Amino acid sequence: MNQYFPNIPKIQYEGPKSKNQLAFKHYNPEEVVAGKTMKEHMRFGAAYWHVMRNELGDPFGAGTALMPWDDNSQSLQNALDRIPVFFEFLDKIGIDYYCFHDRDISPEGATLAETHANLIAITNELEKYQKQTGKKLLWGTACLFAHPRYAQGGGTSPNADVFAYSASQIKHALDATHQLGGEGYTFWGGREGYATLLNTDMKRELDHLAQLLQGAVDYAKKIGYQGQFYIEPKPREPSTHQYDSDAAACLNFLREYNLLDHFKLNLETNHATLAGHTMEHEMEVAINAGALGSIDANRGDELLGWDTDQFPTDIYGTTNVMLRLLASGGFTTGGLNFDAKRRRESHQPDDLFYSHIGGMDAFARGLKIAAAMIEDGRIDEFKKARYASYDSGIGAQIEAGTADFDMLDEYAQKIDPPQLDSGRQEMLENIVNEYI
Ligand code: XLS
Ligand code: NI
Ligand code: NI
Repeated sequence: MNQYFPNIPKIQYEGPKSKNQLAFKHYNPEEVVAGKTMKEHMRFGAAYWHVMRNELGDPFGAGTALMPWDDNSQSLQNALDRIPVFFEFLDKIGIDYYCFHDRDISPEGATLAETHANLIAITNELEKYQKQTGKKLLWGTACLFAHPRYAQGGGTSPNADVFAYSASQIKHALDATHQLGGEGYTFWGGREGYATLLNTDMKRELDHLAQLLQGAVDYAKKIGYQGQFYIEPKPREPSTHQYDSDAAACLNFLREYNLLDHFKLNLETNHATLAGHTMEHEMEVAINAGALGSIDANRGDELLGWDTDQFPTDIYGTTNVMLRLLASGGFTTGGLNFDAKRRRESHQPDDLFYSHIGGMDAFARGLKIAAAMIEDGRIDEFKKARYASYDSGIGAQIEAGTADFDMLDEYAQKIDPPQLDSGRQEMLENIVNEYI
C-alpha cells in the first residue's frame, strides 16, 4: 500500500524528543495508560467526507485540495477509485475506524434505484477492503442535507414525498452500515430545523422527525442490525435553528418521544461551542443521562463563529474530553472520529497526515494528563469536599427526600446564617496547569 502518498511512510511513534513531523510524539498505540492501551481508549476514526471529499472551499472561494487520484466526475468508477486511496491513508496513519455519509462514498444516480445500486456496489468494495486490512466502520449515516430536495428538511420537510425519500435513503444507508459491521449509525439533522416560524409548524415537524427515527429503529430490528444509534447535536448552520440543538435538547426530544432507549449522543466539540457551551458541559450532560455514545473530534476558532472543524490541537480541550471519558468508563461502541478538515491553505495530500498526527498526539497527551490528574485526585477531592454538607445531617435528609419545607423552615430559623467556603477556581486552575 504505497501508491497514492509516495512521500509518506507508515507513521510511527518516536517519542517526545523526535523532530520528525511525520512521527507521533505522544500517541503510542500499544502503550498502556490507566489500564488500557492508548488505541483502546481512543478508538480513532477518520471521516471519509473530510479525508476524501473535502475540496477545502469556503463561502468566498473554490476548493484548493489537490487530489491527483480523483477525476472530479460523479461517476461510480471515480467513487470506486477513491477507496484504495482511503485505505492507504488509514494504513499509513494507523487509524482503525472510519465513518461515512452514503453520498460521500457513493454518487447520486439518475434515479433513486440507480442511487441505491451505486451504494451497493461501493459497499461491496468497502467490505472487500475492510476484510483485507482489518479496518472497521465506526458509524455510517445518510446525507439528508446536500441535495436540493432536502432544502426544507428531510424528516421535517413540509413535503411528505421528501419524508419518503429520506426513509428510503436511511434504509439503504442502514443496509450498508449493517453489511460493513458498523458499530453505530448517526443522525445529524443538518436541515432538520427551520429558517422562520412564519412558515413552520414546529409540533408537526418534531412529530415527523420522531417518526423517522422510530422507523429507523424498527427497520434495524427487522434486519437484525444491533449497532448503536446516535444523534449528533448542533444548534445552527446550515439551518437557522436545528431541533437537535444541544445535548439537553436532544435528550428531551428523545424522552418526549420514547426513543431514549435506542439512542445515545455523538458529541462534537465545535457544535458544543456553537451552542454556547463547552464540550465538557455537553459531555457531562450526556454522561449524567447515560447517553454518551461517540465523539466527533475537532475544535472551533475563537475568532470565527462557525463550524470551522479544525483539528483538535488544544491540549486543554483534549484533556477535558479525556478526563470525562475516563471517569465515565470509556467508549463502548463509540470512538474519536476526526470530523476535522485541513485549512484551505493546507491543500497538499501530505497535509492530511500532518493534521491527523497532530490531532492524535493532542489526544494522547490529553489522555496521559487526564490519567495523571485522576490519579493525583486533588481536584476530585476538592469537588467532593465542597458538597460535604450533604453527606450527613440536614443535607443527607434533603438528598433522601425526607426534609419537607416545614422541617427546613424550622431548621433554617435555628441555625447561624450560612457561611460559604471559597470555590477556589484559581487554585484549581493552577493545579490543572501543573499537569498541562
Ligand atoms: C456537520 C456534522 C456532520 C456529521 C455527520 O457539522 O458534524 O459532519 O458529523 O453528518
Ligand atoms: Ni460531526
Ligand atoms: Ni460539524
